[in-house]
Amino acid sequence: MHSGAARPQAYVGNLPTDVATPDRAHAGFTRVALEPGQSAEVAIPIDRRSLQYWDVDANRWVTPTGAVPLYVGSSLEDIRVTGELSVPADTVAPTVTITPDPAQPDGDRGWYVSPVTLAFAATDDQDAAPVVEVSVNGGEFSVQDGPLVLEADGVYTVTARARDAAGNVSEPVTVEIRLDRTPPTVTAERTRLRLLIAISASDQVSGVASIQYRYRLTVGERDITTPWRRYVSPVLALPNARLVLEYRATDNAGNVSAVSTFP
Ligand SMILES: [Ca+2]
Ligand SMILES: [Ca+2]
Repeated sequence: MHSGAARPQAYVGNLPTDVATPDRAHAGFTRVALEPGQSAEVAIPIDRRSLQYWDVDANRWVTPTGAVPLYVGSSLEDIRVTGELSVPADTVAPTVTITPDPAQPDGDRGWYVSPVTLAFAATDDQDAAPVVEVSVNGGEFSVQDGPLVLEADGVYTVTARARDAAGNVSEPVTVEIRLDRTPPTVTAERTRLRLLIAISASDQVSGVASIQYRYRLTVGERDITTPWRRYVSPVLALPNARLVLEYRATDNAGNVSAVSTFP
């Protein structure tokens, strides 16, 4: 005998299920240095995957609970210890997260102005792939495969929960997404005082934040514009083709309408 390294291997037998699983599946190993005649107590980490089988109908890995035969030896041909491993029932609920992309609202005042992709991630102590269920605006929960893309304007309350193979359900997680991709519509009309123009704007979802106006004066080949001013009350517009009133509106999300002109 000479000193050296021993590599005890662990194998598991048939899993406690009606589904056919291997008689001996490699489940882990460790390494220990031993002198001649010496013995040692070792711990062998068991790969969780070796305690699972692929459920074809459910399309997922399942960890059956109960007793699993355990074999330890230097190889399959040299089993020295047989025993039993007890896989406890899964009573621990999964957890779930919702990650929006973009991570933060890309508009003003907490509004998004571009489509938002929500990614869901669920983790569990035993189930490799817990099912994610999602409810939008208080509706029924339904299974969500992959991300959820929000493209239409609106205020969304999205709630996710995860369910493991044993039926444990996570605490729900909720995000609110406010999405407005549409600029306001703006109109202008003469008031009864003919030289005064009233400008109004309306906006869906986030609402009008402000209306702005300016004048464009054409002198020969040149255009001169005044700075944008915030509109509060009717403004002057002269019946002069060279002096044009320009106006636009911005919504609370930061969407700015195209510039309109009067006349
Ligand atoms: Ca669990
Ligand atoms: Ca809008």
